[in-house]
Amino acid sequence: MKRIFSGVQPTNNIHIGNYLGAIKNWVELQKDYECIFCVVDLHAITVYQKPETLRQNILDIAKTYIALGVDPRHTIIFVQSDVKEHAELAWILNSIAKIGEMERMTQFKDKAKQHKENINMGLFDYPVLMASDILLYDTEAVPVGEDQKQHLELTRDLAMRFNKLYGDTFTVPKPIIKKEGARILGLDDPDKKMSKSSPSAMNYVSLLDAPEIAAKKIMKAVTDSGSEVKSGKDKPALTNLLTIYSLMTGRSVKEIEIEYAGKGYGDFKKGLAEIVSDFLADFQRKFNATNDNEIRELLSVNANKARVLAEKKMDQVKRKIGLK
Ligand code: AQP
Repeated sequence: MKRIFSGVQPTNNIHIGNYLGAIKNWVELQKDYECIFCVVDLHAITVYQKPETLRQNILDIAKTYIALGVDPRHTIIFVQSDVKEHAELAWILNSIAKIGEMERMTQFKDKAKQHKENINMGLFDYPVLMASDILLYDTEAVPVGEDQKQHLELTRDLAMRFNKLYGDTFTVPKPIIKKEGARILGLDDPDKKMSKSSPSAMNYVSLLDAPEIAAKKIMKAVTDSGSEVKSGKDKPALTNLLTIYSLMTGRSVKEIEIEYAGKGYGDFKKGLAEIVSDFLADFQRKFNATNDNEIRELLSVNANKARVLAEKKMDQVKRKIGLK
């Protein structure tokens, strides 16, 4: 069975963009792939996190995976920092990653602008650590949102470069980026992607937002000029809201446009607000039914499983480069 790997940073609570762009696809793919889903906490600390908040966020992200339908009986769900080989391989890959290619990473440029007071080496090196996460497990495919495409390309380049220098070692992974939902935009700013660390909470709907708060955020979402509920290049805000509606209900955008023909933005937003709040209420029931201690236990067992795979790969890597 082919293997997939993906992860989410415990920087805050997961939002509907993370869900629709990434985790929803994981749930669908788990039937056909052997899955490894990680809570990438070493990535999260490239931006300062309060230790006690980070500790809880790590658990909450794992609980979120399960409440969204990731089946822990068939999937390895674990925490990145529990397997030290991620950082170890990152150091080795650093020796073949070029400064020039790293400087081209748009996420680094964006985050550097956002965190001017703390442009640290970890932020710069983030894509190499991500390459390590993926390459350690002979991953064949990586389901992610559009924003991670460039990092995936770097991962492929590093794998091929290493294989060329030292002989066949890494599987070269392919991205799985769905056309719909790959880039859910901010509710308050449809020029940018929805982001967990946006300075305004009106940017995103977190999966742990109270359903009535989420409904308010949808009602206040920025819209385009005009009044017709239609998608299109000239209507980025409406296209975004229609995409969310469509992915949440499984109905096509066309069908939804027909349903709201002749009605205004207000009616449409009300409909979407109801759909999103029902989804959140259902998700939160499942999330709250998961016990923190059971999750700790599961993460510890799964870290052992991941470690076995990672140690084997690191041993191979060290032999290839002459460290063993
Ligand atoms: N707006 C989005 N639309 C679709 N997919 C998205 N993803 C992120 N934002 C969107 C996908 O979600 C997965 C997990 O993302 P991450 O935690 O690694 O961090 P990120 O990509 O940097 O996402 P955020 O929400 O913007 O977090 P912060 O603000 O902490 O950086 C990935 O597969 C990503 O593609």
